[in-house]
Amino acid sequence: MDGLSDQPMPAKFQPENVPVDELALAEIKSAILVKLTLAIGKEASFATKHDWYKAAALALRDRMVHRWLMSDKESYDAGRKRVYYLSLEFLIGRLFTDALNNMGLLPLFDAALGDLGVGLDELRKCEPDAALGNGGLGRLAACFMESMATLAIPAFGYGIRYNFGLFKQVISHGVQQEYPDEWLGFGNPWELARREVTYNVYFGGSTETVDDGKGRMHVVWHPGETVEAVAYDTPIVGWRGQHVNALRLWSARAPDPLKLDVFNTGDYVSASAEQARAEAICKFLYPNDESAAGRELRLRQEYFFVSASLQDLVKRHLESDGNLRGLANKASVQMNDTHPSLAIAELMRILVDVHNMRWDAAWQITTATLSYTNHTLLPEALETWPVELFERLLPRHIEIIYRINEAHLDRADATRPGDNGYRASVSIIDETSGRRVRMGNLAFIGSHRINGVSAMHSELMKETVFHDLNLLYPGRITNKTNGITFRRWLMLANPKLTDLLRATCGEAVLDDPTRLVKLEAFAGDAAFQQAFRKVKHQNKIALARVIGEKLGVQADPSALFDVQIKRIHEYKRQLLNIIETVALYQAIKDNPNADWVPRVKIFAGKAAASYRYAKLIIRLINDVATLVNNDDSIQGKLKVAFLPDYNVSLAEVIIPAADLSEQISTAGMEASGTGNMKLSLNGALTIGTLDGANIEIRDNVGPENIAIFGMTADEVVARRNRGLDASDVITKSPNLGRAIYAIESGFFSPDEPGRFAAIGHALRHLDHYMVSADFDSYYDAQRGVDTRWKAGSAWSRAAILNTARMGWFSSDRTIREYAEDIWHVPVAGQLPPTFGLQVR
Ligand code: T68
Repeated sequence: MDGLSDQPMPAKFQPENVPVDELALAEIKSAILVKLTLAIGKEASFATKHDWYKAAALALRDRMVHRWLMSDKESYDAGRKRVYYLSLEFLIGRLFTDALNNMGLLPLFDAALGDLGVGLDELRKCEPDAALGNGGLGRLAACFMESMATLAIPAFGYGIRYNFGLFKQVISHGVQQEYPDEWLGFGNPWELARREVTYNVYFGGSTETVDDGKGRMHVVWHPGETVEAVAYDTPIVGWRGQHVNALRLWSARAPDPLKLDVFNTGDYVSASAEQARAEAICKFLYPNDESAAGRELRLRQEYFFVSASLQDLVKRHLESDGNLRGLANKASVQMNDTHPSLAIAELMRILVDVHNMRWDAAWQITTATLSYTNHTLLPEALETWPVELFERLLPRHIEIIYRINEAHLDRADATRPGDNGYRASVSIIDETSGRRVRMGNLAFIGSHRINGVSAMHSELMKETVFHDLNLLYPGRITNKTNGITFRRWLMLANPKLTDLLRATCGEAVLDDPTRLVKLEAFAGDAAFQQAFRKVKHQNKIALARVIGEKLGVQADPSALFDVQIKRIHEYKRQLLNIIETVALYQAIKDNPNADWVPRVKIFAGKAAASYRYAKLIIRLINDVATLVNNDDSIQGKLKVAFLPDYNVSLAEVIIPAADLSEQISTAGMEASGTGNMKLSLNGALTIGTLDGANIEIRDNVGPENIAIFGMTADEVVARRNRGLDASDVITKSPNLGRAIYAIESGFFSPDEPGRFAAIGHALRHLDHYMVSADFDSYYDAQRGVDTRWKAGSAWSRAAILNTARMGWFSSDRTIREYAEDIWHVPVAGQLPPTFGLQVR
């Protein structure tokens, strides 16, 4: 790469460079001081950074609450249809600067805090990440909440207020250890406890059929257990602060939290046993990413939040509309994966059992109200529950599911009389190994729309998991390619790039990301390329500092930063990346004075606590890092960094600093990916397979600006069907053979030579994820990346074109599509002219 000039960079990101208004500044300072004194109870001279953060957050929250109440009143007065986003996960990260930015208050608070002697950036770091999600699915829900507010869609997010979010990852001697994430330890300034918004959620017991005296039979559920759901609301403000929605998270408590009579006998543990059982529901996020669940607590969590959310939305509807017949015109419920799919049975129960509606009318309303997003095709990740568990925990719901299934199977029989195989495949009940409830089939049957999350994934849904259901209900499957919010993933994460984009594309680019295409004209311009590279370089200096601090590894900011950040999973193939690292290391050692492109391989991600093989891959990456980073003979040409405890905040530091984005899943297995979008938007080139949204990224950025390699999804299936082991490809690939041998023979683990034997065995004999089979193609693609990097200007041009052409991947676009095709709600711009607050 050619030299980086020292021309001054634009100052810190300030929306539209508004000059700070002295009066407003004084008002904010005083508001923060009032909070510090009256809400925190501290004098400025004794306040800790954390006290200041909380005071500032509360002052900001006040300003959001005003807008929130106005948004609410406006939607209510206009009788607007509401969207309810049901998700067991919201991977939010920090809210402070996000809310400040969207409210247009970032410069003002920055100045106010500066005057008060505390730095905004330091306070920002006091906020713990809200990690109420595992990965992409949960982060998507957070991006969608922000985009729904931006588009002024009246919406509620519904989920669980977990006391402990995703575990904290500590790497000790290369091994992942999990620790509880006490994110609420110092309180949460964003949330408002709504103790008055409490619903009873029932479990267990039995059902009884009774005559209602008017000649109709009626089912009564006599539950065995009651848990209370208490609402906690967090305001989510959209871009430019025009609209604020609530994220409503439910906390569980026992109706009788302390049995005083038992307590007085001295049996303190039994006295709060009920409370402990109830609280277990919201104790922690189920630490599972696409592997079979199977535990009762998880089903309790699912029903708990579904029941509370539906009771809440039905109550809201009845208060304004009087009866439930028009529910689908006023409410759209989106189920984020199958985790909330009990909503189908629960809404039927509410309509039929509680509100005496006829079954067919209730079914029509239910399917018109609900829709379902699928996020995976992996068979082991499709939720099923033993019928026996349902009978014990949710006896009424299993009856409702049977009745839904009856009508559904009648339809199947009518289209394919006598075809028992077809009948069995579309049934909600799987009878192949014990009787199990298939939540995917339930979600499909009870929804008017089922969407996949990338074009390829939606097509594969029709060909694989939902092939037969799609024949029975044609036209229901639709595609909604994922998106990301540019406010967080561009403006906040990369203020320097944002400034450059504003200067080049105009201020309007902040409101309309399609204007990024204006960059295309500058992609070949030497001066612009230099400015673009300078931004990247500065971001790389910041990341190198973090790598140095956390790992004691020196990363040279002028080296190629090669990044793979995501959950650790076999199908995501971190293993392919680390084997290529080993092969590259061996090649450098063979010929250390050749013209190697210096690289820093950066990894981050968590493995599910119980996923042993994924944890072994983490260990391998760390063992390779230790050896490679300490081998002076390669002259620092290769470094390996595994950054611990990957979360949203760490992603915000890594993504702006990446040169190369690793999106290398086995084709056909990654539903979409969203990290791929964040990295490309921030000017990283992608090396990737034809999988998920990579395909649409290629179509947008142009095939010459992305490095595609490997087998296609069809080829993967074909090779699997041939049942080959990997000896054929290993024999043909000396690079691969040598790398595998080094790993399995203990070269990277001399203290325990057999540590990675299982990996060697899998690569040689199973290769289910095609790591061996795709290796040569990947290795060659990487050498192509090296060549392009050496050509400096051509690299910059491709990086600029990536940023220029990613506008379509804004989650605002995705949400517009949901609004139009699934929810049938208007968005900002389509609303009557009276809509909108007068923003100062
Ligand atoms: C991800 N899924 C997809 N699942 O893997 C990714 N699973 O391709 C896609 O971009 C993203 O969803 C958004 O659509 C997940 O993240 C989970 O986290 C999960 C959690 C619990 C159970 C199963």
